[in-house]
Amino acid sequence: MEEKIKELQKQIEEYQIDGKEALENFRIQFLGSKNVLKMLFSEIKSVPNEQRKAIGQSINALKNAAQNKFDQYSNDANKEEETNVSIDLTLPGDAFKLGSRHPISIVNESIINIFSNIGFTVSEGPEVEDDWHNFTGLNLPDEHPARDMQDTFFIEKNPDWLLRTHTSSVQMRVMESNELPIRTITPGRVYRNEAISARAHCFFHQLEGLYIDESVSFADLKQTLLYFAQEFFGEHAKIRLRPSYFPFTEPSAELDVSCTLCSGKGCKVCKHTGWLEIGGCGMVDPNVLKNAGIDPTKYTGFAFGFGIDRIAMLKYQINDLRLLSENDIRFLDQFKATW
Ligand code: 2NL
Repeated sequence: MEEKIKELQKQIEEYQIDGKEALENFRIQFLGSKNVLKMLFSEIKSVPNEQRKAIGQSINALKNAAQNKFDQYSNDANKEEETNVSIDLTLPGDAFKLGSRHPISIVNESIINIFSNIGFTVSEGPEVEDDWHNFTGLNLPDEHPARDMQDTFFIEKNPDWLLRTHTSSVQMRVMESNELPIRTITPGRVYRNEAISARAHCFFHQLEGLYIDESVSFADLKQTLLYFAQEFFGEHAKIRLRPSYFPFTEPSAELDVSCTLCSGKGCKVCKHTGWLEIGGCGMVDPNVLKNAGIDPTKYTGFAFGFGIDRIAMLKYQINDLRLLSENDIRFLDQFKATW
């Protein structure tokens, strides 16, 4: 019996496990349901009483040795398998998924940069406004069509509150609470009660500018707008001011830039006029200055307003305004390269 135990111990120690098959054979032989150690246990009956304990312990030690050897090798085999599967150094790397920026954000940011370079700050304000900052303070008379229920979203609970119809409301706040001179631009979303189509939406984006100081002139306005047009559209861009009317400026003008596609020769985009309308401007009406607590006999100012959606549509040749708010990935993905 002792001989047999020694022989098996040697077998277990020397067993060459050099693969999955050998490991399985080892398991069957020493740990399986009909293993050789079990046969030893059954023979223990024939062992004299006083030796039984010692023999039993030896067989148990054999069983443990076989189990330990099996565990160690199967662990190693698993590790090897894992290594083979999960780290293949020849595989190509995963590409980074780059996001894209919304065209409105791209245009806003580049206009902000252009005006920052000549000393303009950026101001923001609430989208839910009161009547004073959106209408009354800005010289918008009671009979003005913008005040009509049909054109403006009023807050039902309190008709003094509304969704701002332009970002001039922010400039009104800036004038009320800042020292002069003021040089600021106000980018932001504005709201009008309009039926949605390819050319109109119930919300869109504006960027207005305001400069108030002693002796600010219309020539300053013109030169500032020309500087902007050449920075944004290119050094050959020209501007044109057409007389117009806004309640908050006097005199007022519409601002055109020479067509970026045909350089003024005439094409489909500029409807063969050579010019594209991008906003309005003028000298701040003395009444508006007075309403904001600024002395109009001492100070003058100019203001302008751009339609950002329109500028983005011209820049990227987008033909339907709705694309700018539908969040269609196929549309948005196209602005990837324009970080
Ligand atoms: C347009 C026209 C304009 C202004 C905005 C303004 C603001 C203050 C005082 C006076 Cl606080 N004016 N803003 C002036 C003229 C035109 O926007 O067509 N925007 C898209």
